[in-house]
Amino acid sequence: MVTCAMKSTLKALIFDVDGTLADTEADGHRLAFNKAFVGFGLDWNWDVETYGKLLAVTGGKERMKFYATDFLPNKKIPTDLDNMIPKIHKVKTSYYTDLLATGAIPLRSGVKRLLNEARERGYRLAIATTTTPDNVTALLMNTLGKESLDWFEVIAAGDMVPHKKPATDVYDYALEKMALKPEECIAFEDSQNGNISSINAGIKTIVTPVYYTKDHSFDGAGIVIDHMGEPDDAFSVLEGDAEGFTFLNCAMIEMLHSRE
Ligand code: XBP
Ligand code: MG
Repeated sequence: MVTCAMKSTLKALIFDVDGTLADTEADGHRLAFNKAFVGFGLDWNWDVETYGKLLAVTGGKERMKFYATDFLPNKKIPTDLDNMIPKIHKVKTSYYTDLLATGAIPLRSGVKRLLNEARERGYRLAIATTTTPDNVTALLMNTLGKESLDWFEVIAAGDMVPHKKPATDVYDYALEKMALKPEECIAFEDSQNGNISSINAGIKTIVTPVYYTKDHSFDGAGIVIDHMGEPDDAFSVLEGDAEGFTFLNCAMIEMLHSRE
């Protein structure tokens, strides 16, 4: 019998952060924004539902501007808002990283196992996120330890690129820094904007939505599963075919990557 094994050209795994590595929005970023608003004398308070709508815009500074222009009655927009936003955002970042230091936000199921397996198998790792670099550092340090910062060859984040997701900039940047072609990588995302960004950058994408993103559409994704899972914590397939796999490991990633 002749077997025909397709050689995978997969070289690197590129991870989104918020929603993908950890469910950071409702009990992390949102709380930090609200705490920062108080210190600036703003009566803004983003409840869970409102914040879900605000997530249509990626990036915390951009999200504040979106709220002010689209959610507040005109007369209530602070006159010096454009000057205030970077200041509020800086304070918000410090509240958020303080919160992460308490261990309040764990990694999602399967993330740590998959990162370790990928490293053992020699895959190159990168991050592509709209969040602020300090937030990535804080999440990695407080969940995986300081040494994990060195696991990622590139941490592409926040304002390092001109346009945030759904633009492709952050993925283009990561690919350029690694000198890799999109087809040599696979991306991990949780949201519609993230999936659009990675897919339009030409990268096959695995989507693991969270509460806020579960009703998004994920056109073009390689597969959509409710979480990465563990041997004793199977995922549910939301879109696509897992071909018998029950948790996301390197063998499943290679299968998805080599699929037409
Ligand atoms: C995540 C974001 C981030 C965070 C806030 O999107 O939009 O902006 O909500 O982070 P994605 P900052 O997971 O698609 O990258 O406040 O630091 O911008
Ligand atoms: Mg995300």
